[in-house]
Amino acid sequence: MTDINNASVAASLPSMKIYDWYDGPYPARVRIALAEKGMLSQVEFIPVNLWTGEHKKPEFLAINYSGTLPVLALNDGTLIAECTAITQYLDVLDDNPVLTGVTPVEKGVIHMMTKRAEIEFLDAVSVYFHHATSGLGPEVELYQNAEWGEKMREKAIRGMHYFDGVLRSQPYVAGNTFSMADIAVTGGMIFSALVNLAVPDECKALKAWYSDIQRRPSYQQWQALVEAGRPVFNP
Ligand code: GTS
Repeated sequence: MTDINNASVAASLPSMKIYDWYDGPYPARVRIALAEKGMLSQVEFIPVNLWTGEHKKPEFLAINYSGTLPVLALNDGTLIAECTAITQYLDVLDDNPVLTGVTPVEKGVIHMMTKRAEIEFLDAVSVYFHHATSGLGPEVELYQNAEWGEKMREKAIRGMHYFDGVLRSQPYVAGNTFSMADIAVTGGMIFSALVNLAVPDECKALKAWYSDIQRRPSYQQWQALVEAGRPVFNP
């Protein structure tokens, strides 16, 4: 988990830029994946301020049609959005996939559980944030539907119970090894904490799993990056 110390592997990696926002839960997924891969130092992070709606301006929509972060930009002009796609790209760059599976079954199950983490948990928390809270503020949140946001809050809590059940019978979200699916659920936990969505007390397996995740060097490196990247606001 140390940053790539094999100079020839590091030199063979393309130069990479990532458009993101320093403490965003989705960007966290890619930052944690980079840390797991020992590739953090290979990347230049370009801040796109979500709170001022920079991600909805035409300049950024030309980079990502969906107007979301993160986006990986390669020096040949290739742009890859979507955390899962970026993670899959990064994981095979060094011919040593450790997050997205090796066998067909591993790849299939990890992809399924990652998608499930998004649909049932992380994306639901995000919709709750954007629709049932003040979200990114009135300048950015041009349409809100609080009832839909509340429904998604309930869905996210159901998702927590689902993943708690999964983690009662296996150590990681997609089976016996840490994977991209764990990082996706971690994104949900990070977002839940940001919006004060408490994990129900009875979700003991989910809480224990998250304590382990938070002890991983990759999570701690992400936390250190968040602290280092916090913009200084003048009063
Ligand atoms: N499906 C996308 C992915 O997996 O990359 C979702 C990305 C996403 O929603 N990113 C958030 C975003 O751009 C960033 S953050 O909330 O985690 O910081 N949100 C802005 C918006 O207006 O939806």
